[in-house]
Amino acid sequence: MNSRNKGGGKMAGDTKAIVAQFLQAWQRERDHKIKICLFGQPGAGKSSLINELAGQRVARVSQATDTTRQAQIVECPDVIYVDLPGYDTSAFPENAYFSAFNPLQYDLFLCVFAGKLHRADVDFFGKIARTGRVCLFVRNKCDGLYDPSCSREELERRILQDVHSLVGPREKVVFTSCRRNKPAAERGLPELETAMGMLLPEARRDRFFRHAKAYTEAALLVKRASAERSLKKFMVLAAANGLNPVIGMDAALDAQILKGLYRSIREAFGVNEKEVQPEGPSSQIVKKLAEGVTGERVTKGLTWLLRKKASGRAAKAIPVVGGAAVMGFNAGSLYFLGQKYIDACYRYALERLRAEIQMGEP
Ligand SMILES: Nc1nc2c(ncn2[C@@H]2O[C@H](COP(=O)(O)OP(=O)(O)OP(=O)(O)O)[C@@H](O)[C@H]2O)c(=O)[nH]1
Ligand SMILES: [Mg+2]
Repeated sequence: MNSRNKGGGKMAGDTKAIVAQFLQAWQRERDHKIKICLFGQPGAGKSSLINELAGQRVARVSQATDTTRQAQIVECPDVIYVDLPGYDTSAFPENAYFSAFNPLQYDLFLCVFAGKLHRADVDFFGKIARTGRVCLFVRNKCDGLYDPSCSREELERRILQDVHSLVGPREKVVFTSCRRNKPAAERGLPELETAMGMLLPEARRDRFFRHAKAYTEAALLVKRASAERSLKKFMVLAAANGLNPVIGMDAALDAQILKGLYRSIREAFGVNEKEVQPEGPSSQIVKKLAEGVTGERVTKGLTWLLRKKASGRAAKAIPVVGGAAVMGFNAGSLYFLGQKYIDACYRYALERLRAEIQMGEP
């Protein structure tokens, strides 16, 4: 083989293979989602809670006469919710579906109840607890929790006592409402998300907070920190797959990588491509890259842009590999662009959250 003649082509081919390998590794990472299972009586609000957690209508909510009969699987970018059909006591536990149920595939269970905890809930919890899985008890429909003769705190204390007498004193209970007559922050949703995150194995916690809709500014900051850690993971994965230090060989491949990175950042903040578009001359180029424009011009433009940045105040932000003169679309610039996009998405999400809090919710 004449390596002199084929050198250039072979190198480009290698880069392609490295990029493909990296994208596969990133996809595998993304495929490994958190699995959360919700169970409870028909109409307790399992599907409604999934919608609150995801921050959008992803699960079908039942009308009074129509309850879910099949398990609903709701797949989000970081989390898969399995919304079990509400069971009634008569059919349970004889129901073959529930006796064949294997809890081991789930990271977390939510037992959703609206009145009292039923015998069937306790039985199903027993089945889960025996396998060592963790379950959070969610007392939903708290908007209806009212008794003129006693305070809300006292009512909650009684519910807690009742649950503990049935399933043991160590189980955690949170109080929620899905009725959108008040801001989510006053309906127990931030508390629910925090409790869920804390019950997940540490390695999965970050991912959960990245997914869960932020209802408070504090939650948005947690999201931002998590998106930054995720960007670092992306970089580590890139390095492990041989993408470091310099890509810059094929703008189409660069664009694929950048596009994947941008999408995952947007997903973390629950924004879409139209809402947070990169702006300004730098981002015009980034945008072209992200859109998959091919050709030398784009990579050259980016090189110019980064070189210009490197001589300005932003220089510190770019860990230049090999000096500005040879700087192409390298891992450092990828990191820099990722940070910039996290910033933009965070600022947008913060403004939107403030507006939501002010206006009440849709
Ligand atoms: N007032 C009030 N209504 C709620 C609340 N949560 C859910 N609902 C309503 O209760 C009904 C049932 O809600 P779903 O979320 O479908 O309940 P589910 O547990 O998924 O029901 P199945 O799938 O049939 O088992 C719907 O009409 C919801 O709008 C709540 O916190 N307060
Ligand atoms: Mg349902």
